[in-house]
Amino acid sequence: MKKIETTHTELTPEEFTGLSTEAPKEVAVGLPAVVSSFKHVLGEMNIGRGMKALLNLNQKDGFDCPSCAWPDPDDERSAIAEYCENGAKAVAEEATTKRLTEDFFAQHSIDELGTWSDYELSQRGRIAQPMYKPKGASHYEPISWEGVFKKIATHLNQLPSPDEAIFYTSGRTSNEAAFLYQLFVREFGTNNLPDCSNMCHESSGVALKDTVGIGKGSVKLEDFYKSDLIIIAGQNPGTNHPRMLSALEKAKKSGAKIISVNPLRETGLVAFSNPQTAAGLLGKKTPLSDLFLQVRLNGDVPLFKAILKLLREAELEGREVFDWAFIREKTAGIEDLLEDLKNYDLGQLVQDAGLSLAEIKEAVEMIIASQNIIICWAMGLTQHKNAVDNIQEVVNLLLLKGSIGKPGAGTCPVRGHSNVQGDRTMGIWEMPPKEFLDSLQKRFGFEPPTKHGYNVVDAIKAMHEGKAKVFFAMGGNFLSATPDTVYTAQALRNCSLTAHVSTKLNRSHLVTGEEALILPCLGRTDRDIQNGEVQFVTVENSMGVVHQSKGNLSPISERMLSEPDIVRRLAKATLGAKSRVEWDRLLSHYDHIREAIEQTIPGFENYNERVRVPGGFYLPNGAREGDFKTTTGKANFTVNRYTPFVLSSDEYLMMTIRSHDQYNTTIYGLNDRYRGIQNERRVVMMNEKDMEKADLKAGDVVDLYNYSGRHKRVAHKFIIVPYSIPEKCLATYFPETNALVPIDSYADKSMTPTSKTVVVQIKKAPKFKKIF
Ligand SMILES: Nc1nc2c(c(=O)[nH]1)N[C@H]1C(S)=C(S)[C@@H](COP(=O)(O)OP(=O)(O)OC[C@H]3O[C@@H](n4cnc5c(=O)[nH]c(N)nc54)[C@H](O)[C@@H]3O)O[C@H]1N2
Ligand SMILES: Nc1nc2c(c(=O)[nH]1)N[C@H]1C(S)=C(S)[C@@H](COP(=O)(O)OP(=O)(O)OC[C@H]3O[C@@H](n4cnc5c(=O)[nH]c(N)nc54)[C@H](O)[C@@H]3O)O[C@H]1N2
Ligand SMILES: [Mo]
Repeated sequence: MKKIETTHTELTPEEFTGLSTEAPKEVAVGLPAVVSSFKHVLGEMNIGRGMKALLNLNQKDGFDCPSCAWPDPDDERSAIAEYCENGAKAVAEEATTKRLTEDFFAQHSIDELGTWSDYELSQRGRIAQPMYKPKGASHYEPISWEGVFKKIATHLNQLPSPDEAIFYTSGRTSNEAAFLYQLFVREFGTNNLPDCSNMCHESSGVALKDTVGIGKGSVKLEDFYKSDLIIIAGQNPGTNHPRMLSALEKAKKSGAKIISVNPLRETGLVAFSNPQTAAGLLGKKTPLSDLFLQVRLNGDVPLFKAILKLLREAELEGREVFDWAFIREKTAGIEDLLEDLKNYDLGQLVQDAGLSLAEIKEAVEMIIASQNIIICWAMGLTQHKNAVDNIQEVVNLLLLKGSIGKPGAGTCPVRGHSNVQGDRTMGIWEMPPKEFLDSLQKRFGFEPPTKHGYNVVDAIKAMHEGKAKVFFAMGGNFLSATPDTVYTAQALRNCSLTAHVSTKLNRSHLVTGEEALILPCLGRTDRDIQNGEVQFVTVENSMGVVHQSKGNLSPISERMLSEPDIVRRLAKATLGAKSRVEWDRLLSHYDHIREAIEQTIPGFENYNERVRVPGGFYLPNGAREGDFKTTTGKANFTVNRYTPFVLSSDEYLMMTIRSHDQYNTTIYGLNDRYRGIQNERRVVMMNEKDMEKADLKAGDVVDLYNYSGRHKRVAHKFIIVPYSIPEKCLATYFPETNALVPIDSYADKSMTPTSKTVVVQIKKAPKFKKIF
C-alpha cells in the first residue's frame, strides 16, 4: 500500500478562542433560551424568512425539526412556538440565506479550508451548486449535475466488486430518500450501508431486540404523564432533547418522581423554566430530579447490579417488590439472574459505581414504591465496551417490576438524529433481515445481496486496507464523527472517489479520495417540487410515530436537488437499462415511493392515507403491547458480565460529549451555557482532587494521549477546567478529541465506538503557559 501523507487538515485547528468560566447554571431554558433562539435565526436570514420557518417548525402541516428525534405532542401543540432553542439553531443553520458559490471555492484551496475551525466552516452558508475536485487538484471546481452522476457511475462500475463501495447514511434522510437509497445500493449489489446509528443507538437496538423483541423503545409520550418514576441515565436532555423537559415537567405535575444517573450534574436534569408559560419566562422553575446519582463513568452496570441485589434482598425480606404475575406469564430467565446477583459483593458494587450505599438505597426505595417506571437513556449508556450490558441491566430492572408493556412504563432510548429510527426501518442497515430482502426481491424482481455489509468501524478498516475504494455519503460528516480521526483520514484518502450529499461544508469535504464530489441537496426546511407539485416527505420519531414533513422556504439556489432525486439519477446513471426499478415513476410523485414502501415493509398499510392524517400514525410495537417477539417468545432476563476498568495512577477515563452550542460535528457557537464554559471548546473538565494529585491548575494547557493497541494517539492543546465530575473521570467535547478514540475500541456485539470511555493520559504542554 502506498504511503499516505497526513496533512492534518483532518484535525480541528489547535487555536484558543478565549475561555471564560462561571458556575454551572441551576435552571435550564427560560428567557435566555428564547433570546438565543432568535439571535441565531436572525443572524442567518431576514425576519420574514425566519418567522416563516419558525412558525412552521413541528406543526402538523409544517416540517419536522431537523435537530433531535424527540416526538411532538400527539394532541395540543403551541401555534407559535412548538420548538426549542436548539431546534431554532438547527433551522437557522439550514435555512440560512448565506451561500457558498463557485467563487468561494475558487478563492479558498482545500488546504486552506482545512485550517478553518468547524465553526468557521459551517458559518459560511449553504453549498449552492455541485463541486468537483479532480485528481491532484488543490481546489474544488464547478461541475454539472450530469457530470456528477457520470463520474460516480464510472467509478462504481469500474470496481471489481460492488462490495468495494461504501454507502454511508446520516440520520436526517427522509423515509422516502432512505428507501430509494438502500434500494439502489442493493440493486447495485452490496449491503455496505453503514450509518450514524452504528455510532449511536446500535447498542440499544441489539440489547432490546434480544431481550424484548424489538430494537426500538416501547413508550409513547403520554406514558410520561402516567408514570410514577422516570429514570434518566446517560442523557443530557437540556441540551440534546430540550423539548423533553416540557414532558418531564408535565410528568412531575402528574406525580412522577425523577432519578438522574449521570457523572455530571447537567442543568437540564436539575430544573426547568418553561418558556411557553409567562411564569417560566419570568424565571419560575420546576425542580426536576428528586435524586441525582452522580455515578462514575461506566459505573452503570455496578449501580444497576447493586439496585437489583437490594431489590432481591427486600423481596426476600417479604416486601412486595417484584411483579410475580408479570414475571411468570411474560418473562424467561429470572432464576439465573437472581442466582448470579449472589456473586457480587455489595460494597464493591457501590464503590465501583462511585456512589454511597445511602444514595443507592434511596433509589431502591423509590423503585419499590413505584408501579410504573420508565427508563430513558442515550449516549451515556450506549458508547461503552459493555454498552449492551448497560441496557440489558436497564431491561432487567423494568422486567422485575413488570414495568413494560403497560401504560406509564417501559423503555425509552432517546434517539439522536431526527430520522435515524426511520432510516433503519427503511432498510438502511448493513445486516438486513432475510424477510426484508425477500420482499424487495418480490416487489422489484432483482436478487438483493445477502452477505452482510460493513458497519462504520468495518468500513473504515476496509478503506484503510484498500479493500474499498469508493465512499459515498448521504449526509453527515463521516471523518469527524467517526473514531481515530488520523486513521480514518488515511482510510478516506485511500479511496479513488469520495462523494458527499450535503447541505453544509464540513471537514469530510476536505479530506478526500483522489477525486471528490459535493452534491448539494435540499434540506427539511426547503420546498421540494417534483413534476410541478410540492412534495412532502415522512419521518419516524423516537417513539415510532411516522408523520409528514413539508418544507416551506424557497431554496437558496436552483442548483440543489432533493435527496430522492439524487438517488434516482445516481441509480439511472450507474445501473442504466439493467435496473428493474421504475425510478422515474417513483420520483414523479413521492406517493409512489410510499406505495413501494407499503408493499415491502410491514406496518405501513395505507401509508399515503394514514400519513395525511395530521400527526401521523404509530408503527406496530410488540413490546408496547406486552407481546415479546424474541426467540423464547418471552421477555428475557439476562446475566451480564462486569469487569471494572483498571487504571494506572496517570490514566483517566474520558467521555467525549456535546456542548450546548453544537449539533454533532456542526458547531453553532462556542458557548456551553449551562455548564458555565464560555467561548472555548478546547477544554478538559477535571475533578479538583485529581488536578491536585497531578499538579495541574485551572487554565493549564495540556496534551491528551491514548496508547491503546501500541499506537500513540494525541490531541494537543486543551485547557484544564475544574469541574464537578467523579475522580479519575474527564470530559471533553466531540469531535475535537475523536482522534483519541481507538478504532479497535468498540462495544461488544454492537460495535459502537467507545466514545464515552477513552483511556487517556494527560501531559502538560511544554510550550504553553497557564492562560488564566
Ligand atoms: N442540540 C443538540 N441536540 C442533539 C445533538 C447535538 O449534538 N446537539 N445530537 C443528537 C444525537 S445524534 C444524539 S445521539 C443525541 C445525544 O444526546 P446525549 O446522549 O444526551 O448526548 P451526549 O452529549 O453524548 O451526552 C451524554 C450524557 O451522558 C452522560 N454520560 C457519559 N458517560 C456516562 C456514563 O458512563 N454513565 C452515565 N450514566 N452517564 C454518562 C454525560 O455526562 C452526558 O450528560 O442528541 C441529539 N440531539
Ligand atoms: N467522540 C464522539 N464521536 C461521536 C459521538 C460522540 O458522542 N462522541 N456521537 C456519535 C453519534 S451519536 C452520531 S449520531 C454521529 C453523527 O454523525 P453524522 O450524522 O455523520 O454527523 P453530523 O455532524 O450530524 O453531520 C453533519 C453534516 O450533515 C449534513 N447535513 C445536514 N442536514 C442534511 C440533510 O438534510 N441532508 C444531507 N444530505 N446532509 C445534511 C451537513 O453537511 C453537515 O455538515 O457522531 C458520532 N460520533
Ligand atoms: Mo446520534
